[in-house]
Amino acid sequence: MKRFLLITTLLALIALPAAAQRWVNISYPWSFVEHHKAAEMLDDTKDSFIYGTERGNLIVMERDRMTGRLQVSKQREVWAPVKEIHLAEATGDTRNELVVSTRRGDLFVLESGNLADLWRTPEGYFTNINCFTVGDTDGDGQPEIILIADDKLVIMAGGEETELYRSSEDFNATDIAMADVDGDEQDEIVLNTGEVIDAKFRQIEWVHDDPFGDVFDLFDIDGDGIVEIVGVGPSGEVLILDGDEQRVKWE
Ligand SMILES: [Ca+2]
Ligand SMILES: [Ca+2]
Ligand SMILES: [Ca+2]
Ligand SMILES: [Ca+2]
Repeated sequence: MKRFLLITTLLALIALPAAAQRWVNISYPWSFVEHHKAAEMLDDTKDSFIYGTERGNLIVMERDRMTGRLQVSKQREVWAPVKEIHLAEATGDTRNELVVSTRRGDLFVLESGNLADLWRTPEGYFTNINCFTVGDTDGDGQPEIILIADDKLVIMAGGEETELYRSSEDFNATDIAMADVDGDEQDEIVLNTGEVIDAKFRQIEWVHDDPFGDVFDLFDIDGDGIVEIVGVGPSGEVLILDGDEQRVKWE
């Protein structure tokens, strides 16, 4: 009996760190959300996150306080495969909305609490949305949704269904972001195909010879207060570009 106790105690001691590690890897949603365009963290104090499905559902999972298990807390239909979800301030009231695109070209702006429509594009308004981002393009305090849709750069008002701009030139980028990449205190719209566009006046400021990568991000990698364009190419190579010098930072 004593020996049994000793063995179980030892097993428990050995098993504990491994079990804790597994719990972190398997049931903590950050890593899942991080790697999916159609998923976003909603509230990390409750491990609450949302993801979209191929069948056209949005599902909110939340950790149950009693059991510790993740459970479905809300869901709704968007009637087409979910392509991308961003949690962002889209209306100018300082509260975040959910902005969702589908593979059928629909764009939804939803209340993040109850997933109700604030507005959405009418059926067939766009046939294809490659990518989008949310931000205040003209600095008036009202956010916009900036899209590559139907091969154009399109800017929609964030708070209501109003199209503010559609480019005459074609763009075929599949990733988009906005930030001040050259430190002149005006934001630029950056496309993974290499274009850097003035966000307010929508003129192309410069085009890099090569694409920035399949996916890219904008962040200040060297801490000088100006964000760099950090791209990842098709074979995993990293490209870091200086926006004010308009060239690769380190070769
Ligand atoms: Ca809002
Ligand atoms: Ca604005
Ligand atoms: Ca700028
Ligand atoms: Ca920098």
